[in-house]
Amino acid sequence: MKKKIAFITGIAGQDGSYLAECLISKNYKVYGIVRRNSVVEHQKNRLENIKHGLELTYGDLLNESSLSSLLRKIKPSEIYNLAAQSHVRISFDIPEFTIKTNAIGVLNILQAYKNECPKSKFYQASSSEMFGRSVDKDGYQREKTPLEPTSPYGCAKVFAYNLVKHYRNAYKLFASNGILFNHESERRGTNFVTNKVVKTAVRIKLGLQKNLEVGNLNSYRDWGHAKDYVKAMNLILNHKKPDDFVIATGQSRSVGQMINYVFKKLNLSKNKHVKINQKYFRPEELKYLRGDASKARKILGWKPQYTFEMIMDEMIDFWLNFYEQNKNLKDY
Ligand code: G4F
Repeated sequence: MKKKIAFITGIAGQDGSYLAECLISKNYKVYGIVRRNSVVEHQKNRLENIKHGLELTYGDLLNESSLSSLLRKIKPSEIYNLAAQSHVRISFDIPEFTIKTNAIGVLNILQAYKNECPKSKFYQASSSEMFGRSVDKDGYQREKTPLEPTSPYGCAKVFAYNLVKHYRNAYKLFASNGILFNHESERRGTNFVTNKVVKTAVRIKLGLQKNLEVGNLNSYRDWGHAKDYVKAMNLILNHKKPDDFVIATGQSRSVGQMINYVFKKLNLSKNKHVKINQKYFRPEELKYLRGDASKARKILGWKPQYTFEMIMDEMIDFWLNFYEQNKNLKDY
C-alpha cells in the first residue's frame, strides 16, 4: 500500500514530536518544519528518538512562499498545523508577534494548502483558550459554546478557527479544527504550569532549590496527556468528513489542587515552599476550563487512556530520573 505522507508544522514541540512518533508507528512518511533557532540543540531534542521516516527542513508560517514550495514538493495527504506562539501569558508581552504567527500564519498555510494540494486534509490546532469567559450552564465547554477569548493568544486562535471553517465551506476543503484542552507530559515546556511545578518540586526535594514561585492558584484547567491528544488529531483527519471536535478529559482541577497532589506525592510542605509572585499573573485570566468531549467519544471513538494522577506521576518520575542520571546538571 502507498505510504501516507504527513506534513507537520511545529514538529519540534511537545505535540509535534508525539504526533510524528504516532504517525511513523502507523507507517506514514513524515515531513516537518522547524524554525531557525540560534541554539541548534534546542530544535530537535524532542525528536531524537525518531530515526527513520522523518524529514526536517527549515520553515516558518510567516513565510508563505516557502510553505507553498514545500507543499508543492511534498504533496502531503495530511497537514497538521501545530506551529504557534503557544504561551498564553507571553502573548500579553508580544501580542503582535503572537497574532501574526497564530492568525496570519494560519491564513498563509491555508492559502498554500488551497493552491498547492487541495485534495489533502488539514488539521488546525485550535484551543480551549478560545472559550475564555464562556462556560455552558452545566459547567462544561463544548463545540457550540460561544467563544469569548481573554488573551491575545485566544483572540488569534479564534481568528484561525473561523478561517479554517470558512475555507472548508468556501472552497470545499477537508479542513478540521481540534479544540484541545490543556495537555501535558514530560516534554511540556517548563514555563507551563504543570511541568514547572513538577520540575521545581523535584528540585526542592533534592535540595537543589528552596521555593516554587507561581501566580494564580485559583484558575481551573482540564488537564490530559499529550500522547492521548495527538491520537485524536489523527482520528479527526481520518473521519469521513471535515468537522470540529473538542478533546478533553471532562475533569477540572485548580492549579492549587495540582500543586497539592505533586507536593504530597513528594512529601513536601506546600506552606513552606510555595510563594506567590505577581509576575506570573495575567492581565485577564481564563478562570475555568472543563471540556465535554462527547462528540469525539461518540463519532471518533476517542477516549483518553491517562488519568490526571498517571500524567503527574509520569512527570515526577521523569524529573527524578533526570537528576539521578545527570548529576552534573544541577543548575538545569
Ligand atoms: O500552563 P499554563 O501556562 O497553560 P494555559 O495558559 O492554560 O495555556 C495552555 O493551554 C491552552 C489550552 O487551553 C493552550 F492553548 C496553550 O497553548 C497552552 O498550552 O497555565 C495554566 C494556568 C493558568 O491559569 C495560569 O494563570 O496556570 C496558571 N498559573 C499559575 N502560576 C501559571 C503559573 N501558569 C504558568 N505558566 N506559570 C506559573 O507560574
